[in-house]
Formats: sequence, C-alpha cells, structure tokens
Amino acid sequence: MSFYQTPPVLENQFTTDRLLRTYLQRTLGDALASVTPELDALGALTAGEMWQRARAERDDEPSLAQWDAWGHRVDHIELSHSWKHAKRIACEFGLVGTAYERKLGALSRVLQFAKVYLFEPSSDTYSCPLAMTDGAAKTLLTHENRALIDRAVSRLTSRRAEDAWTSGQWMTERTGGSDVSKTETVARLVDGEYRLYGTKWFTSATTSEMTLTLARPEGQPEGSRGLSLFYLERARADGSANGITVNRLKDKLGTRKLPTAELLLDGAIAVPVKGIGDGVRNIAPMLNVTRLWNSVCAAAGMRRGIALSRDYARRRLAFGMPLSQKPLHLDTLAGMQAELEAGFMLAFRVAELLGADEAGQNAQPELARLVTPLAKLTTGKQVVAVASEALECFGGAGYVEDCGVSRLLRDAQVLPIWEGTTNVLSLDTLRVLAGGAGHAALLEDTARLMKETKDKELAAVASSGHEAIGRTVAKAGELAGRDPVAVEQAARRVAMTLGRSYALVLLCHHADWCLRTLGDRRSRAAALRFAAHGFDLMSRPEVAVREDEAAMAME
Ligand code: MFK
Repeated sequence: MSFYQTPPVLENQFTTDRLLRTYLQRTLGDALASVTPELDALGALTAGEMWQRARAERDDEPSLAQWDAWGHRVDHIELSHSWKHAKRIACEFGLVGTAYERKLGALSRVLQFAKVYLFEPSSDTYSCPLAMTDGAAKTLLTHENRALIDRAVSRLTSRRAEDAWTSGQWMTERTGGSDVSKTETVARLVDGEYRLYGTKWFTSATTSEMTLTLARPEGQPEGSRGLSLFYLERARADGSANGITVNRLKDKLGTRKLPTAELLLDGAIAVPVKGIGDGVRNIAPMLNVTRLWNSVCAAAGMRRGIALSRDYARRRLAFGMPLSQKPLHLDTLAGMQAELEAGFMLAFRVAELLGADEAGQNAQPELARLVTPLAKLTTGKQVVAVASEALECFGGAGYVEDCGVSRLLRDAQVLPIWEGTTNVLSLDTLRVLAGGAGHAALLEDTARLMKETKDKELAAVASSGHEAIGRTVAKAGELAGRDPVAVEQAARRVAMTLGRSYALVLLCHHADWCLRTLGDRRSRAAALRFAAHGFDLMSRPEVAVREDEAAMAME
C-alpha cells in the first residue's frame, strides 16, 4: 500500500485562536460576548468558504482589456471571482464600517482589526483596497472637507455591497515610491476646476471608485510642500473615464489577485482636499491608517502560516511519529508563535491608540505617531521570516503552488515594501524621535506596563525591554548631536530595537494577565522565547567601522 500525506485543515480561525481570544477577553471585557457571534461567523467563513475559494481559484487573476471589439479604448479590468465575493463579505462584516459606527467606543478599532486579522489571509489581498478605503475616510474626516465627506464617506464606510465604494491611494510615481517629493503630476486650473496630468506608476486596486492622490498645482514650488492632496473619481458623471488610461497591469511576485496598474492621467478632474500645498502632510492620516492595516495583516499572515503548519504537524508522519511529537519541530513552531504573539501585541496596540484618539478618550497622539511606523517595520520583517518557516514546515510540499502555502510567502514580501520600506520608516522614526515627545510617551507606557506585570520572570524581561528603549533613545540622541551620518546609518537598528522592545513589554504584560486570570502559561512562554530571539540591536559600535563597512557593502 503506497503512503500519502494528508493536507492541512483549517479550523474556525476565531474559535481556535488562543492569542486573539485572550487578547479580546482582556481588552474588550464584557463587550466580547456581544461581538462573539460575528467573530465566530467570520472565523468559520475565513477557514471554510473563503479559503477554499482562494485555493480553487488561484489562477483566476485580474486581466486588462484596453480595447473593445469596435476599437474603443475601454481599459476594463476584470476582477477575480474571489474579489467580488470578498467585497460582499467585507461589507457585511463591516471591515471598514465597524471603525466609524463606533459601537464599542474607544475599542471599536480593536474590534475592526480583529475582523481584519481573521479576514485577511483568505481575502486574496482584498485587504489592500479596504485599507486605503479606511485611510481615505479617515483623511476626509480629519480635514473636515464637508462636500467631499458628504459625497464619499457614507459610501466608503457602507455595509451594503451595492452602494459601497473603495478608494485608492495613488502616490507612487516613476521618480520613486519613497521620495514622494519628486512627484511629477501637475494640477492645472482649467475653467475653475483642477485637472491632473502625469503618470502614476503603482496604483493598487485600480478599480476603486475614487482615490486620493498627490499633484503639484502649477506655480507651486518644488518639494513636498508644493504638492497638494487631491480627491478624484475614476469615472465622470456620465460614466466615461475621468481622463485616466491604464497602461498595463503589473506582473508582481505576489498579491496577484490585486489589480495594480500603471496609469496615465490626462486631464483627470480632481478636487483639492485641503487647500493648496502641504500634500505630504495632508495625506499622512491615510498613511498612518494603512500602516496599521499593514501591521495587522502581517500578524494575520503569521497566524495563517502557523495554523497550517500546526495542523500539518499533527498529520505528517516522519521517522515513525507525527511532527508534533518531534522536539526540534516543536521548537521551530514555538519560535514562530513567539514572533507572532509579539507582533500581534504591537499591531493591536496601534489599533488601541487610534481608537482612543478617535473616541477622545485617553488620546496619546505622540505615542501613536511613534509606534505606528515601529509596528509596521517590525511586523513587516517578522512575517517574511515566519512565512518562510511555514513553507519549510511543509518541506517540498510547501514549495509547490497548489498546496496553498507558498502564496503566503509571496504575499508577505510586499508588507515590508509598500506603505514605506523598512529603511524609510526607520528614518521616519528618527524624525519623530528628534521632533516630539514620542519617546517620553513610549517610556512612560513601558514603565506602566512593567509595573503592572507581576510575574517575576516576566517583569524582569519587561524591564530589560524598557531599559533597551531608554538606552536606544539616549544613544540615538547622542549620535544625532555628534554625527548625523552615524545616526542615519544606525536608523534601522534604532527603530527595530524600539519596535521589538515595545512588543516584548506589551507581550509580557499580556502574558502576565493570562497567567493570573486564566492560569494559562503559553503567552508567558512566548514572551520568554521572544526575548531570547533578541530585541536590542544596538550593541555594535556605530562609527568605528563605518568606512570599511561602506566599502564592503559596495565592493
Ligand atoms: C494589507 C495592507 C494594505 C496596505 C495598503 C497598501 C496600498 C499600497 C498603496 C501605496 O500607495 S504604497 C506607497 C506608499 N508610499 C509611502 O508610504 C511613502 C513612503 N515615504 C515616506 O513615508 C516618506 O517618509 C515621506 C514621503 C513622508 C517623506 O516625504 P518628505 O517630502 O520628505 O516629507 P517630510 O518633510 O518628512 O514630511 C512632510 C510633512 O508631513 C511633515 O510635517 P510638517 O510639514 O508639519 O513638518 C511631516 O511631519 C509630515 N509627515 C510625514 N509622515 C507623516 C507625517 N505626519 C504624520 N504622520 C506621518 N506618518
């Protein structure tokens, strides 16, 4: 009789997720009971129908038809079936709307992102337009543009798929995804309305009904201050294209269900969102929301890789027993879970801060401004490493497309890139440290968390995290005053140390709660393991070997 392995099975992704459930128990308290049926239903859907569909339709990718049979330019993007399905589920469960309905007050963002966490890994990256939609709604509300709010926000936050809109976020041009100040798109005032001319080089979810974008009104200075933030709709009132042509769809490593296009804007009618100038500053609310989505989606990707690997470990027999009984395999899974638990805490901490700010309760804007890029850059790197391990947990099967795991790694790789690369966000972290009270707020928060952590070992580890943050902030400040090149060279180590150390302190605090309230020691084990993986990356000399290293880097 030949031997065959059994494929992994996904159970309900809410009911089987200890980390998510204990976190929600701690943060939502009594309110959890009222939202459990919804989370339970989404957990069943994401493990069942959505996951099966994503796998069965894996080759059903979006396609672009530029011309119709009669020679008209149409630029029609046909979406995959799973995307049409994902839109209905996203609306029904209020993946965006939950945040704006605010039924749980300051905790509404926690609930929203619990849903995002469940939904994302089976959504074929439909999370991308949802992230931008959330960011657009937030940005329009922040800038209090009444006409645009009336026109778009109820559509962006709708729970009815028939009238719900999604939004794009068109920032990237050929001049660069990071250095947005070089944006070449021009805004020309024609008969009292702005028309945009230029190319947008990386427009994700190009089928969205509207977008926020940057352009330089004629006569405005160079640099990011001369840019303005514009709102535009894909179609004009008569249904014709709004001066937008689609040059081609990108042929990407991953996120292949997501239609990402190169666009030409040739007279697209657009409306300034907040006057003229300061475009980068004005689009920042959107960036901060999408960076939070990125962090939660990174945690979700880790969780999915672990869920599949864990189930497979129970089924996969090798050397006479299941992998789940092999000490080395258990050690590998424990390391993956430890990274997930820390990354999860960091991502959801940003959700807590955003929700508090929006509800006007215990708002901590300086802390939020600092930890948003920290969460994004920390979890972006974690998910690539954990997804890679997840594939390895399947051996050769994980490297094969139709086993359903390989996509996790390809999709993970975008998370450290879009919405600001690791290095760009590390430099952003330095700017925040130099300019505000973020580091004081961070130290205050870690001191509080540490104080509330009672278990001796967890408290000691949390204290090491708190101290690493203090040392790193001091070191960055000292370097910045003495040697600007050295501080820039160290930026990633500074940011990663802050991100991983904060994640560690948050996880210790959560683990302590689990221990005391539930008698559950598993998050404690995760915290100790995460600490052993390392969180202080600042121990190397920053200046001594600089020239040798630069030579070595570019040999
Ligand atoms: C699954 C999840 C899906 C997620 C959706 C993915 C969709 C992908 C679609 C995309 O569009 S990806 C492309 C995203 N592009 C970026 O994220 C840009 C990356 N580059 C940066 O973030 C640069 O740091 C930045 C463009 C912001 C630097 O620009 P500048 O011109 O050097 O600006 P500067 O001087 O740093 O900042 C200008 C102002 O904005 C400053 O304020 P002031 O004018 O008051 O001095 C900054 O403080 C402010 N600012 C910048 N970043 C901010 C911010 N304010 C608040 N929050 C921020 N994050």
